[in-house]
Amino acid sequence: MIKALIFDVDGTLAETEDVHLRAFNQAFADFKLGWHWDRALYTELLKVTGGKERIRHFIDRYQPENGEYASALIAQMHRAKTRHYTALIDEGAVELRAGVHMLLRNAAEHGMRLAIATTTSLPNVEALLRATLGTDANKMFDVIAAGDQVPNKKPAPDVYLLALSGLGLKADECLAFEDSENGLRSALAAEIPTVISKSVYTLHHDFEGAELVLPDLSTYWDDHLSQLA
Ligand code: XBP
Ligand code: MG
Repeated sequence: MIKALIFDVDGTLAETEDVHLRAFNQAFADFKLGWHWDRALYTELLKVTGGKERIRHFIDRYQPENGEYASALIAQMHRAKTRHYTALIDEGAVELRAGVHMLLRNAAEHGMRLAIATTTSLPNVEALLRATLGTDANKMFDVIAAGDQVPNKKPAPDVYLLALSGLGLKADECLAFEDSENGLRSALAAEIPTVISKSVYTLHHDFEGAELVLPDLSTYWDDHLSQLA
């Protein structure tokens, strides 16, 4: 019996990575670094989860002469990026992906609990839920496990294990919804059955081990979950 649905955020609830990309570039401009990430480079950098970790990877891989950039400066850049991201989201930069709102609503109406397990920073989750589901939206979720709440980001299982612990449920009582290979590996490492909703940055990813791989969640409730409710 499925007792809870655990959702990834970026790429799954909404196509947010282009907004993250804009926010990173705005932060780099703030710091007058002369850096500009385009979509092709960002597609490669997305292999590294976590914004601070992604900036560090970019420096090590593409700016070795700046290798001495201290973690404190990266954290400062990332705080600026998060301010830009949440402002863009507050302005209505994205909406939920097809079928997501109906899936959340129907699952809750049928007594399924809802949770979030994401690599993105908590302020980003709160801004997205507020902008797309309303000011009390975070009350829809029993657990929001995000960003730096865990030591090891996806594909490590930490954030999904934190969500399971917060729910007080076993892995096989839950279903995870993801968009990326790192996310799928994280959920499977926590032994949670996982449904993939491919996103614009993950069409080419390897989804071996997923229960189902879909272009989006628009028919998932009617075609699948309603029979389990
Ligand atoms: C996606 C990520 C995050 C975002 C950027 O998280 O890997 O790092 O790209 O957000 P998920 P931050 O798919 O698990 O939701 O800069 O706050 O990390
Ligand atoms: Mg994702």
